[in-house]
Amino acid sequence: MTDFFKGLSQVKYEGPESRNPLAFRHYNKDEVIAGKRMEDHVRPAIAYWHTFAQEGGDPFGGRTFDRPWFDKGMDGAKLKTEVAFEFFDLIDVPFFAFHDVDVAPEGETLAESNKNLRIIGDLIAANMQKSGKKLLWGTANLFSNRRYMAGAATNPDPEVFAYAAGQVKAVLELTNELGGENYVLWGGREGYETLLNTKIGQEQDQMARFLTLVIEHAEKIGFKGQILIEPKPQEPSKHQYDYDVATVFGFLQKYGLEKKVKCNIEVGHAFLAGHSFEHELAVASSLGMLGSVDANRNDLQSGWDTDHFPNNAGEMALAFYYIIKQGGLGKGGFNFDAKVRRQSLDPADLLHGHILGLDTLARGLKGAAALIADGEFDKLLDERYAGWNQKGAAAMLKGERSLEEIAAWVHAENINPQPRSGRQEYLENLVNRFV
Ligand code: XLS
Ligand code: NI
Ligand code: NI
Repeated sequence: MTDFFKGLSQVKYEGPESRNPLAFRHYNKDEVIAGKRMEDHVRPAIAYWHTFAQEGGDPFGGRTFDRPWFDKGMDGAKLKTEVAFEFFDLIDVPFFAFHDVDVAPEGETLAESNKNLRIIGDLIAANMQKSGKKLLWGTANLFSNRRYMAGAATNPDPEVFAYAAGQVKAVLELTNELGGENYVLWGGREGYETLLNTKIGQEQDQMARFLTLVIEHAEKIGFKGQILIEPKPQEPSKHQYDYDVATVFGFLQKYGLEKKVKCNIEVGHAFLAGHSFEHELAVASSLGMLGSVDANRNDLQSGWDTDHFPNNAGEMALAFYYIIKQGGLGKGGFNFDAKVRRQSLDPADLLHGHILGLDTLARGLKGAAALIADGEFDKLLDERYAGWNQKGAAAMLKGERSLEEIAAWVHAENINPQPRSGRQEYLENLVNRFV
């Protein structure tokens, strides 16, 4: 045991009336909602980077957090691992997620970095064994080091592409050995700063090649997890090729990879792309691309990916609507990818942030389950499209009628459609009853 969290004990569910700030009021992992334990719906994961590696810096100032593992190399990384597993137990969450550089320091060469990763990987494996905690996903950080300033897979320099490939190979293999359920590719710098130095077509070919290599290697080593792309429109790049779910799908389709990859959708990224979170989920679900979620939201005044913990139960209810409707997230889950603010210095603040996140998700889940159980919402939606079940309409949709035949049908039956209310406010009231 380390003494980082001394004086703190495991967070328990105490119900909505509890005044204990270190208790869950809504998240009750064993409570059965819509036929499944809450924890199995949510499959929550702690983001190693924001919870343990984040220093509290912002563009105008550096580190505010005082963590005993900072600047301590491999000894620090070992301590951080122990503290991380203590935290997973305190907050009582089954999963975690990491980038290579969150868990182990980078070396001077790829070989040195891989050696560090291997040592800490073994320590993580031992802790997983002891605690029963699981890896939701692993990923390689291909954006912080200056070698990646012009992209990793999309870099004009093939040596950078190769280095990134070497890095991903090691992290994918470790993810596989740790039984990771997903492998994520977020291309923070796979885009451009200025079009003046950028060949978009060339860069997209490179990105597709890189992804294909990852998929092939995953198959070769017997990785059973899902490969996920995390869309984001910008930041740190001015423009990122994985702009949003629809863009990612178009890209995958062009290169014939749409059956091999799903999306990891982040609340704040959806907003940066000019969408709502539920829009991205609805699009992904309709394309069979909804794999997993990063639950962090933005401060909507700031215009950036500020990685706040979720606090909007209404937004999460609409998200869970699509998730429950598609039968759950499968191998995916809810990674928080959220950080406490730079003034939130205390170890207990990490618990407060995650309690907020889990309670918000629980309220959203319960709201969505109640909305679905009530049935009126789905019934109204089905009724709105019911005309398409009729014989002539169904034939039209299936492509069994030509434009000429459809026109002749309108004339023969004297078809003259009458507009009907879209009932938006009625529906908003209906949702309000459950959320
Ligand atoms: C950054 C991304 C990042 C990914 C993992 O905006 O959200 O944290 O989730 O590389
Ligand atoms: Ni993310
Ligand atoms: Ni993000």
